[in-house]
Amino acid sequence: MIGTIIKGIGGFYYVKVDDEVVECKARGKFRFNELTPLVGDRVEIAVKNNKGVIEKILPRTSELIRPNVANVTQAFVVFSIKSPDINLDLLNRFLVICESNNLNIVLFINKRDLAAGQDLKFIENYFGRIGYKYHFIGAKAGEGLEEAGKYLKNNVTVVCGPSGAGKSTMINRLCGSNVMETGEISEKNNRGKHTTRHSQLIAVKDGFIVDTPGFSSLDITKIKKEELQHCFPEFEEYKYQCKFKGCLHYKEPGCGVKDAVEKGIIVQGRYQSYTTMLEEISKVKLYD
Ligand SMILES: Nc1nc2c(ncn2[C@@H]2O[C@H](COP(=O)(O)OP(=O)(O)OP(=O)(O)O)[C@@H](O)[C@H]2O)c(=O)[nH]1
Ligand SMILES: [Mg+2]
Ligand SMILES: [Zn+2]
Repeated sequence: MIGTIIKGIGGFYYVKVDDEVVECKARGKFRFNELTPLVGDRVEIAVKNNKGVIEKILPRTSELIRPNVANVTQAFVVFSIKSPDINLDLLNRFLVICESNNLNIVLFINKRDLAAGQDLKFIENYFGRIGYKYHFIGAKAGEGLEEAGKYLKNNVTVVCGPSGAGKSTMINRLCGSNVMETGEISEKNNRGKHTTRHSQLIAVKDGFIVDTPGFSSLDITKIKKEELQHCFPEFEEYKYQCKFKGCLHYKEPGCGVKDAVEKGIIVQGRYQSYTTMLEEISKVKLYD
């Protein structure tokens, strides 16, 4: 039988086969191959004497590090406009990480009930110009989630964004039940810090969804400095106008990307985030 690992706890893996979940152990040989089954893995299992065993891990199409999940195809990047205020530099970092993992990206700007008209205009102007798919939602009231539901089909979707943005609230709404814990940051801390959180896949709308804890900073320094520009899709069509091959669109003269920024075609804030990240990566490389 072939199934998908939806959860792994204490040496047991929970494998979803059709509508059933089978508790499995991994065959010892995986440890020798340095291949450990991961949540998200497609696996072949055998059931003997009511005990499930993972016989084989099918080839992975991808492996995310944070969270450590295999075969993720899509990212819902969730930020709230207010409470907490949207942080565009952090948002650009999330986008870069998702791009570097080749994920299909959909942006959800949450808590639209707290936003003023001008906030929405600003966001439209910023992300509309980049070309990302984005939707304004009110996760708490369940507003605007029809679109989100459609993206889930046949995908393994990771929901990421800063703490308090409403990721878990959104997932609960999409599932129609409270599968994830939600709340204000202060409330959560009262219930005990560092509650271990295992990644798990939740089956919903013919796909799987994975919640993540909110990250307040993201390490982008594993990305090569030559590759960072490819994580900014709106730069692509202007790089052909750069004078130098291998232009990093930094201090080089005759740069097509910088021209497009000066002309107001590429959003200035996006370019600034790019150079900040490029400098971070270069700094690390100097001391390597
Ligand atoms: N006003 C308003 N509040 C919301 C909305 N969606 C979520 N919230 C609230 O925001 C708070 C944080 O929501 P969570 O879903 O726990 O946020 P999270 O992104 O999962 O946070 P972490 O798990 O810490 O990363 C909760 O108190 C929610 O009730 C919304 O659309 N409008
Ligand atoms: Mg959460
Ligand atoms: Zn250039």
